[in-house]
Amino acid sequence: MELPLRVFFFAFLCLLVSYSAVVQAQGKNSKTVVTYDGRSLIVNGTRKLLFSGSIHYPRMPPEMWPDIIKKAKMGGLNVIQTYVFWNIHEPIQGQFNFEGNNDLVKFIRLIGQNDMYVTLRVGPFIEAEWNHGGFPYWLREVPNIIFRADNEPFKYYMKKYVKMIIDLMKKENLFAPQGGPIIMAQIENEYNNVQLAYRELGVQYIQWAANMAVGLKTGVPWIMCKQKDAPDPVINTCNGRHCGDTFTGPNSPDKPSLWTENWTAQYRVFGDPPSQRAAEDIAYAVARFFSKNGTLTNYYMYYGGTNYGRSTSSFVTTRYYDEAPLDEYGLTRDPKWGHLKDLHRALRLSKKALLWGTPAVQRVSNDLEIITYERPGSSICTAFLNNNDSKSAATINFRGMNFYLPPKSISILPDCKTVVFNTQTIVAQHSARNFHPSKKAKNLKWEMFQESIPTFNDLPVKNKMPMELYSFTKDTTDYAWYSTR
Ligand SMILES: *[C@@H]1O[C@H](CO)[C@@H](O)[C@H](O)[C@H]1NC(C)=O
Ligand SMILES: *[C@@H]1O[C@H](CO)[C@@H](O)[C@H](O)[C@H]1NC(C)=O
Ligand SMILES: *[C@@H]1O[C@H](CO)[C@@H](O)[C@H](O)[C@H]1NC(C)=O
Ligand SMILES: CC(=O)N[C@H]1CO[C@H](CO)[C@@H](O)[C@@H]1O
Repeated sequence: MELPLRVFFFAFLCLLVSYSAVVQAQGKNSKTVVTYDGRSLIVNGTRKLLFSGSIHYPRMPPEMWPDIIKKAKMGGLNVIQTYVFWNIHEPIQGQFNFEGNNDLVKFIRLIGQNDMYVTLRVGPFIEAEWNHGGFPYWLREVPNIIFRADNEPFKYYMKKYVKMIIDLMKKENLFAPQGGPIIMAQIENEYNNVQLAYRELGVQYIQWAANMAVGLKTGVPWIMCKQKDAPDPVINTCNGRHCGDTFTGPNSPDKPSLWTENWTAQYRVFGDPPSQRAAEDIAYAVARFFSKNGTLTNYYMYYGGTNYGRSTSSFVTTRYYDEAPLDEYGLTRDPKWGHLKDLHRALRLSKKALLWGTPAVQRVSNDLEIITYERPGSSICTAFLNNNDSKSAATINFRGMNFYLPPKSISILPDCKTVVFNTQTIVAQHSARNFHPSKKAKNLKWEMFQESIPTFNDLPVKNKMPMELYSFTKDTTDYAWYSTR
């Protein structure tokens, strides 16, 4: 009797010592375990409803980060999603830049200090209407490279870069199990869009990318968006405008339904009118997704910001997703911002039923549907009343009461009795934005200057064949004087 007890006590002491060592190393931050099941992400043992917004650190000056993050939190978000932009961090091979606008670590810390989580989309191909999709120019010059394929040179550099980013995050204790805010990470990006063109090289590449990512042992789940066959344990997620109706679902019953890009508008290219996506339409799509087992949505973008210099991809305007809930200046765009905030509140009120209840679907007519989440033997119950007809309103009878539903709308009843939110009924305030010329801009004048056109003999580079502009300028400029003789 005595011996086992002593051993037990000793083991307990060891545990205590090692535990306090960990706590000391991490300061006041606490460890958080992140897993998932068929219903949601599970943070420290608890299922979660996650409301996420894309905000990209290099698309605004760092002075704006605190305000933007606070306004995202006030809007009811608990996650911020960002890409990691390889070509700003390693513009020249082996030379790294994590300063100023590029201070990824500071950005993530700041989100953590606001008690919010982070989804880190490492890519490394990120699209994002970003120059070269995030790839640094020098990668093109690697002999025999084939981007995003089962190709040794590409895999070598991709792994080296992804490992460098993950190691940096680990060193700074930024993953949730280390006490940091990162609860999810994404490898690759919308690869299904291009996969067929790669044939076998694509299939093998996705397997490799998943294994490589999982092998880095971040302690948080990995996701792949628009990748129907994301290999286990990587979660396949949906990008689109109406994932509640278009997503074919997780590719395994123990993975949750997550929506990584729900476009709040559309990015603009020069010459286009502003793209509008009504607050009512976004709210309908999100309510629909959550009524059909969804537990995470991400607004792409929640704040778009500014494309500085040559950082954007071809034709995309300097102003990025100005129509998002937070406009380019970081001002709330209402009623979009406020209406989504109200939606998040209604869904949060429904949390218990959504996360632990059992769903039931009742098709009332072609256009009317009732979805309930209920815990048998308790009063916990939430209902979504859906009118799918975009032309006429309807009245729906639910548990002895009549509910009026405007066209194309969903009402949320967190207690199965009271409508606290309808996607078409905007209670949030409206805002209008006016532009005034600033004092600084008052005396600005156009200036002209003349560049001397080099003669053939003065040209610094001469070639017998026409040269390709992009590799000739090595992506340092969009212009080159080109003379032929
Ligand atoms: C998660 O659980 C651990 C162990 O119970 C605890 O120390 C930690 O504070 C929790 N983390 C959070 C963020 O609540
Ligand atoms: C939601 O989950 C339930 C239970 O896991 C399942 O029966 C149902 O088919 C799911 N609904 C959708 C729309 O995926
Ligand atoms: C809603 O309408 C769309 C388009 O008319 C249709 O494809 C979809 O099946 C409908 N869904 C429900 C739940 O009525
Ligand atoms: C998958 C999906 O829904 N893609 C859509 C994204 O948005 C653009 C523009 O709104 C559509 O053209 C795509 O079909």
